Amino acid sequence: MQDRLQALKEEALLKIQQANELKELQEIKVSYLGKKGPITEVLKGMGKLSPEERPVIGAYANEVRDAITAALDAKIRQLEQAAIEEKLNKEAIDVTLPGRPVRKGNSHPLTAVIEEIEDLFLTMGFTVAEGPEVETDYYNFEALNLPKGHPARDMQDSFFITEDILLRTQTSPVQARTMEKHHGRGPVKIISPGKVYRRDDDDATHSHQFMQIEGLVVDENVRLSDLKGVLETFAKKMFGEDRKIRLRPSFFPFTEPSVEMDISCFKCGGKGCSICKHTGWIEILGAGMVHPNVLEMAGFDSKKYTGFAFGMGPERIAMLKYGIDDIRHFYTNDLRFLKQFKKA
Ligand code: 2U9
Repeated sequence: MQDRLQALKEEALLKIQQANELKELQEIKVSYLGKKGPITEVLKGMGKLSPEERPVIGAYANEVRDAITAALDAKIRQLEQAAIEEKLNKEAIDVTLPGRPVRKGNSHPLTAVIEEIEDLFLTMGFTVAEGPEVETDYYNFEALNLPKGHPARDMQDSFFITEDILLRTQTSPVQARTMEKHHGRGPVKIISPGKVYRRDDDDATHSHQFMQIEGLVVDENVRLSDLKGVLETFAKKMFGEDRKIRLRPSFFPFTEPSVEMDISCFKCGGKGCSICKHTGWIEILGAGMVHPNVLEMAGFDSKKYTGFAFGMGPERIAMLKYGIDDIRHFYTNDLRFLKQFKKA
């Protein structure tokens, strides 16, 4: 019986050594150490042994059982460890490998220009005001000194939704609404960026939807020179400290006097080139002193308060800044175009 046990032990230990799967070990355990296992069989035969032999065989049988159990546990740990290492190797990340490039997006060129302009005016103490794109005829026209039937209305072909509701043609209604909220008390110092709509056929320089940034300052004793100072600061910060500006007389129904601001060409420095159409100057925006009618309609005493306003088209500024020749690029979401504006 001792030999039998010895043989079982070696046989079991060999199988354990050769096993590669935990499942096999489980089977070996059951088959050797299980109730129906050979060792149990041997022990069942203990009855036939002499009283002297019984404890010897009994002890030896336990020793064999323990040896097999120990070998099983060791092999199980070994296989589990191997499985962990294999898993680690399989999942091991070679940190020296270059990472998969995470393509970083970039701001849309228009967003970048609008944020740059906003930041400039925020540093000059302006706050950003926004308002509805679907506007009433009153705030889009009448409050801006464009009464019903005024010819200048047709200058801006509008998307009317009803007799009295339209898609705003400029962001000026935001300023008119903001002034009303001040109940005739200054100061008002805002810029209003946003989408505007004009019933235009899209071409390289016109779009039925485009952006605008307008600005307004209303307070006591606001003068044209204040407007010039603010526009000069804006021009130098946006287009370079060595920029010169010039104001040319113009006309807008909602400002009197009205001007257009040109900057010295940042391509040729004023000598004349294709960018400035050989004039040396590039028109950037329109502006003027707020028309007294507009102040009064918004509840401000035009004898006590004066103001200035300006308006610019961010697309135009972005096209000048980046040398873009077609306004439609801004809206067609062509990644080949948009990817060019990745910040360095
Ligand atoms: C109020 C009073 C006055 C806003 C102004 C302009 C001049 C101007 C153009 C810029 C580019 C329109 O999109 S564009 O073609 N705008 O030149 N805008 S003054 O004047 C206001 C606005 C609101 C209450």
